[in-house]
Amino acid sequence: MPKPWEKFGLPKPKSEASRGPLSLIDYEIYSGLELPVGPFFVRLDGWGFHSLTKKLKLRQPYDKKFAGWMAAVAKTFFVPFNPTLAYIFSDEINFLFLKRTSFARIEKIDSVFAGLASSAFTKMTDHLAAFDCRIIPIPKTKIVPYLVWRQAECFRNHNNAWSYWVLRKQGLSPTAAANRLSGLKTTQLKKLCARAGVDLNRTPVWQRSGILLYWKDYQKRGWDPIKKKGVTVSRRRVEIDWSPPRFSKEFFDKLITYK
Ligand SMILES: Nc1nc2c(ncn2[C@@H]2O[C@H](COP(=O)(O)OP(=O)(O)OP(=O)(O)O)[C@@H](O)[C@H]2O)c(=O)[nH]1
Ligand SMILES: [Mg+2]
Repeated sequence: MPKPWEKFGLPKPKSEASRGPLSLIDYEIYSGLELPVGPFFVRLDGWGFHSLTKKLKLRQPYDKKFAGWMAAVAKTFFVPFNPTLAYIFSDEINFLFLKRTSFARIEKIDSVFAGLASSAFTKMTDHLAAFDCRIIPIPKTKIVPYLVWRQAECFRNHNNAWSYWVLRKQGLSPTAAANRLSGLKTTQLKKLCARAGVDLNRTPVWQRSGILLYWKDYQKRGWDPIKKKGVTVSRRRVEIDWSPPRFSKEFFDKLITYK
């Protein structure tokens, strides 16, 4: 008889659950899935945030308070998990990891990341929130293209969000506004917004380009108690860049010391 995981062509379970005669560990068919060696992204996305942002009475189409919460959620991950960077727009957070660690089980990463983000957001807002989570193993050569892709999505999202808001302000229903926007190109959206006095080239940069978090070194004056003299020590902290440039290989190479 094939084992349940064998039937689905999945690897042998690696759950921490107990083994032995009573154990049904063979039915934990996804627990053996692990990250391959190499870089990967983890992407979190707010679940049902369209409704949640309404409940929180946030400013439309963008609210810096919300972006600040998203940045704070992302920052929570830097010490325990040490991502190389986090890129945020709207309700999504992308973490980049250059290397796999022993924390490699897909189920484990997905659930712990979603859980930590959800509880961090819930604690800040006092509203129940959930994030979904996925893992994207990626070759080194596709790291920058991945970021370029998400940043392009941020820009597309920005143009649509502002255009939708303009049409709603003009009295269109949600469906009518969505229908009006369907198939419109960037230049058309820019004109539509310009007629209502919204210049899509002059919105805050974080709305158009997203928010970037990364480790940055800084020098700190300290005291060496043995030598009894002042010393300069190198420390690192998480930097939040609210106006990141367009992602490119040059920018990325400067941002990280690639290992
Ligand atoms: N008011 C306001 N809403 C925002 C802001 N940023 C994101 N949102 C909302 O968050 C939604 C995110 O889009 P989606 O992820 O597609 O929508 P969702 O409801 O989370 O749907 P699922 O992810 O499929 O569960 C947007 O449609 C907006 O309604 C903001 O700054 N202000
Ligand atoms: Mg969402």
